[in-house]
Amino acid sequence: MRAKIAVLLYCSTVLALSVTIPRVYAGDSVPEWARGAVWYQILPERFRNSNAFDDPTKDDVFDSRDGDWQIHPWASDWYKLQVWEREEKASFAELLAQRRYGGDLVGVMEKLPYLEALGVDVVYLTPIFEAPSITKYDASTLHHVDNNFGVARDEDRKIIEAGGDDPAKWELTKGDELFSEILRDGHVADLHFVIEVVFSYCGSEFWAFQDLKKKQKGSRYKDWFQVISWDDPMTPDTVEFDYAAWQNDKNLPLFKTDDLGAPVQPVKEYIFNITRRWMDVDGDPLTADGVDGWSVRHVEGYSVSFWREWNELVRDLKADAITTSDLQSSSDQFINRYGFTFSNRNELANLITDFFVHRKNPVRIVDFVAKLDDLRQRLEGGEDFSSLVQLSNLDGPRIASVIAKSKRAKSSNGHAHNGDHPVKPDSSERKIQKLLTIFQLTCPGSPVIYYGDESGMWGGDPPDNIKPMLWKEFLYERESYRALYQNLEQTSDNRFELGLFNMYRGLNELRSENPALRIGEFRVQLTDDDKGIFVYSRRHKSNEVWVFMNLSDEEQHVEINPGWKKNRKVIEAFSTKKYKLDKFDIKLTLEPISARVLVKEK
Ligand SMILES: [Ca+2]
Ligand SMILES: [Ca+2]
Ligand SMILES: [Ca+2]
Ligand SMILES: [Ca+2]
Repeated sequence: MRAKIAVLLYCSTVLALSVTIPRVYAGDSVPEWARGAVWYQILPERFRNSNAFDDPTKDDVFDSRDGDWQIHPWASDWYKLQVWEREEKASFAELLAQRRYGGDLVGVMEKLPYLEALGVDVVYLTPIFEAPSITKYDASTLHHVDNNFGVARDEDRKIIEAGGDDPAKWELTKGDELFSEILRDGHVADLHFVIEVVFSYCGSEFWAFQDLKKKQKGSRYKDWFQVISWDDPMTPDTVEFDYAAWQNDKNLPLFKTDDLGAPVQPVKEYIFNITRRWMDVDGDPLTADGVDGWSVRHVEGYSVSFWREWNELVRDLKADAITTSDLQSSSDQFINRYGFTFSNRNELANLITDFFVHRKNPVRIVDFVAKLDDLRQRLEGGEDFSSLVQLSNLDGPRIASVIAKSKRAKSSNGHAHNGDHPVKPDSSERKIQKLLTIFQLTCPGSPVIYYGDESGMWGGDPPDNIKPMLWKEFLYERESYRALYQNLEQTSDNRFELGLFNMYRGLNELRSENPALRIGEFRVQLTDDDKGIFVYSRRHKSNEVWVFMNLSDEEQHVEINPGWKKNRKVIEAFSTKKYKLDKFDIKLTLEPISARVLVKEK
């Protein structure tokens, strides 16, 4: 009798909701190559140093500086101060901002095979143009690659310093040529490239701004910026020169806009010229040497009509190019008007993270499913769903540390247990990370992998989230945390997590083999909050992939009828086993906090 009731209850938890996660707007629909593609975001300074001869020098990093300063050893303890750092009277945060590890585009080129092995489709680079900072949102130019990313640091620096707004006079530096070579090589290997840029402000070292600063009203570029007051030559000891800057940070001067909110004509021409340059670097009509897309930050700095026009230019140059923006909106109708292919939707990533990470007071599975559906209702616009799904980025802690922090926030005795310390995740936290990643790589949209998440990197708030990449072939020092927490005795080893990497690689391979995972319909098949079971499928034509998740701390058994007419064979991903359906039912056991992925044989 008891068993029967259990069965009935079990049946009542079966839901078959049709849920399709955000179809992000696609003005002219997302091009074929980008549908459900896997992205990989690289911060070049921290990815790979393959050329020591281009490494930043004191001149590249500081206006002036006394004393010793060197490139930081790649595999050293992040929290350990080097000799020259100990001599500085500066906070740990200031020291981190001064550090350089020497990563470069030669390193990106050398590691293209790694990205191919991981199953990446889109190489997504944070800004690569000459700029003093680590992240390079403070551009000194938008028409030359940073001299520290190439192969001829000092020679390139001279060309870069020349500046100038006439594209006919722009030479290609060795770094520019190297970038173009990476694009050609990558395209042969079927990779695509998206670069991140900011067009509405630059750095105070920007060539036109430097000219203006020096020549004031006599500068040819006096109308490019929003000058508030000019310098008075009668007061040589005082600088009256002032200008509008992004978030009032005087290191980031804003370009001037016209009455309609578009950049003034010469700035607009410059933006259009650099767009042409990087979509076809050598100027011949073939575009294999150019980028396939742009990711624009601070889009709200300019008007809707400007962005429409810019997006049209991008599509004229390459019909299947893509663009993304940092616009945050709850409506696709709004995003549509700008002409971007995608919008980066933190809303979706936050929803997923909240659900998987906060298991202490868990969001119920049915509620999670309802929220996904609600998001879809609000965002539905185009014929494709192609949201970017990114769990870690430059702006916040890495996902591994978000999980660790959440789990440790309060230990059972109520004391904080290293909750605020971005310490290495333990094995139970890694299990949650794996589950979350399985969802990220099997849900609709395009997953964006933040460099190093796949190799096991952890780190708290910026700049803790931009440590140098963790490679399999290097031996890393133990991490000590002592620069921040002198009383913390704990240290952790820092090693490439092969198991995690293999899981990413396996799932990416599964995506490439199964169109269902890239473009298929998402359907929730079962939710059981009592047992912590969540089952969903993706389907495209006859291709089906089913994901079975156990979110509970106990082993669970699942039986489900997939609704197939014939007795089909099922293959388990990451396993050589085959399942024969038992009277059309799938029956399987799930370990605590784990998932199994089944593929229906076509
Ligand atoms: Ca280097
Ligand atoms: Ca530089
Ligand atoms: Ca003055
Ligand atoms: Ca070309």
